[in-house]
Amino acid sequence: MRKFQQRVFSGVQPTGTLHLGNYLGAIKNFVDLQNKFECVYCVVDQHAITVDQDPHKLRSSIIEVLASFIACGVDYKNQIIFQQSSVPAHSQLAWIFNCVSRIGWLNRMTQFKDKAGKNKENVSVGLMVYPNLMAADILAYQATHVPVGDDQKQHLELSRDIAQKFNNDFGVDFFPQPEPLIYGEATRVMSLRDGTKKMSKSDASELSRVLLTDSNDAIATKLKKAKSDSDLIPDSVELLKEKAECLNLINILSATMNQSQEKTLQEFAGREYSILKNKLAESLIEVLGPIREEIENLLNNKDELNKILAIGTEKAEEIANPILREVYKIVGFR
Ligand code: AQP
Repeated sequence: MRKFQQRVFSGVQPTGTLHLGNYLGAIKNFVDLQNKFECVYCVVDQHAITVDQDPHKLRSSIIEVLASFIACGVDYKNQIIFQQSSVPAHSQLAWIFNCVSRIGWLNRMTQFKDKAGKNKENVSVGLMVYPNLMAADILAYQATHVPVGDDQKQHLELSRDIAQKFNNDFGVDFFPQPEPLIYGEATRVMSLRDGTKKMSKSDASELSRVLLTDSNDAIATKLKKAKSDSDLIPDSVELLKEKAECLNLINILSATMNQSQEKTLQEFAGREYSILKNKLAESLIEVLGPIREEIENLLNNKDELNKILAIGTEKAEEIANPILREVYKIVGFR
């Protein structure tokens, strides 16, 4: 296999205000990786419309996600941040991948099954082919590494299958096998109200998630109301197997403090969950407070944010367009 230039790609959907799961599972790692790799980070608005969106809210969410990237520390000057729909290469390559990917592969995607639920015949075709567009997002940059939360692992595997099938079908060594980068102590942050469900923008309960824009009081209230247990905190992860909400709080605190689960359990074993929740609220306020303030500052200057997106689009197209031209030649379009 050919040696590809190492490059990171990842995206976030502008489907609402970003939450702690998006931060700990993805954006915090985006920031760490930019010291080691060339990084391309994208506001994936085309993915967002696979379910109904209000155009007015979508427009403001796109700018808010961009502001959140920057406020969390994504280096827009040296890396690339842009909006997916402004680079047509994503949808052009996605069409080719629609013809490479197999319906049987898409039928196995658990996120589609979860989101479609009993309504499978009535959801958009876009929701089903979402993973093909995700493969195009990554492979339009021949990206080698993809930082994501654990929920995206299966989609990443599908991207690898598509890359491999394209190479085999056309007898080329053109696309890399992108590696998922799923790491940290909170790769799947769960709802604060139900530890069996992931923290999500679309959860009906506001109390289920901490937002990057929450006030200090809101963070404290959400943590106080988070589900836990009347038993004392145990000293091993094994004893938390049946207590998803408690394990979630331990994981969030560990990730926020950049320490292992074991270290957190050592510190809190034998104490009540209310003490852990207080500490967690304090740590989250320390980490998220400055991010919230920076998001507010950035949103006061939307012209500047629009300029950042325009520069990002140009830089993204410089990489993606020549790759797409090669793909067109390979498939026989010219
Ligand atoms: N709960 C989570 N824990 C860890 N990582 C998470 N991510 C999302 N939720 C969690 C990661 O964040 C990145 C961006 O996700 P996304 O917004 O593009 O899509 P999503 O996974 O569908 O997020 P939501 O919040 O659940 O959105 P809705 O409700 O709109 O579907 C990804 O890397 C994801 O893994």
